[in-house]
Parts: sequence; C-alpha cells; structure tokens
Amino acid sequence: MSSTSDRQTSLAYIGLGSNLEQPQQQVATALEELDTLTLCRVTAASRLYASRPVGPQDQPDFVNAVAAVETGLSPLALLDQLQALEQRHRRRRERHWGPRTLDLDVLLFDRTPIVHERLRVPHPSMHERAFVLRPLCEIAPRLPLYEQPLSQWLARLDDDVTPLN
Ligand code: ROI
Repeated sequence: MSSTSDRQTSLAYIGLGSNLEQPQQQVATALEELDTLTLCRVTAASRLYASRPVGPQDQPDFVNAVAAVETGLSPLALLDQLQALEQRHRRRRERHWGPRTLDLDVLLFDRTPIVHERLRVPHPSMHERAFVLRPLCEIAPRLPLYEQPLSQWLARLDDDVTPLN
C-alpha cells in the first residue's frame, strides 16, 4: 500500500502455518501477499521455521512464521481479509487439528483484547505454542503478553522449532 501515515493505524501480529502442498512455498507466498491486502503493510517478518505438529502426530511437520502488519482495518475486517487469503490458497482442513494448506491467525492487535464469536485476541493458545512464540520473539522480543515479555513465555516451553532460512 502506498501510505498508511495519514490515518489511524494499528499494529497486528499474524501467525502463519502450513503443512500441505509445499508448505515452505505456501508460507513464503502468503508473507508477500499479506503486504498486498487492503490497508495492510508488512513492517516485519520472521524467518520460516520448521516445527513438529502440536496435536495429532500423524501429519507432516509444519512451516511457521509470524508477520507484523500495520493496518487501517478493524480486527474483524482484517480477519475477513485473512480468511479470503486462506481461501485463495485453496485452504484444506481435513479434520480438527489436522493438516492444512494455510492457516492465518490474528495473534495480537495493538494492546486490545478482543472477545468476539469470530475472534479472540490475544490468540488463546499462543502463550503455550513455541511455533508461535519463537518466530514472534524474533521480531518483537520485548512485546509483553499478559504483562510478561514474550521471551519469558517462550523460555517455559520445550522449543523444538528450528529456523529454515
Ligand atoms: N502445529 C504446528 N507445529 N504448527 C502449526 O501451525 C499448527 N497449527 C495447528 C495445530 C494442528 C494445532 N498444530 C500445529 O492448527
């Protein structure tokens, strides 16, 4: 987008994940596409990480990343844009907690907690997931989550998440 400086913008952190159909490519492309969404600009992106699946183990390893997105959209309008992008990747979700082509989650939206039937922010599981915290710490190590730095949350976890690039 050309400029977001003349309007009220927010900073959202988006988690990306894929474990189907060339996951590395899915995530790399999605990171570029985030920058093309209406009123969205990617201001930071983590490396890509390989991670063992959380949940059912009979599925491929995941590729995960996190992006910081400056946006003039409301949280729900951003969610709509992310879901449309998932659909353009022909998102498949074979079962609950099963493999998927592309998953885009709003992790944080400014410092605003959101409780809505479509969206909860902070993402309710992010503090217990190394595949989210490891890439997020790379781009925003001092960001607080429930009044503690992200790095402290990550230090509590078994971190089997490894950078790919
Ligand atoms: N596990 C990993 N490692 N990465 C993910 O992105 C991911 N996403 C999910 C579940 C199935 C919970 N497990 C995951 O939705």
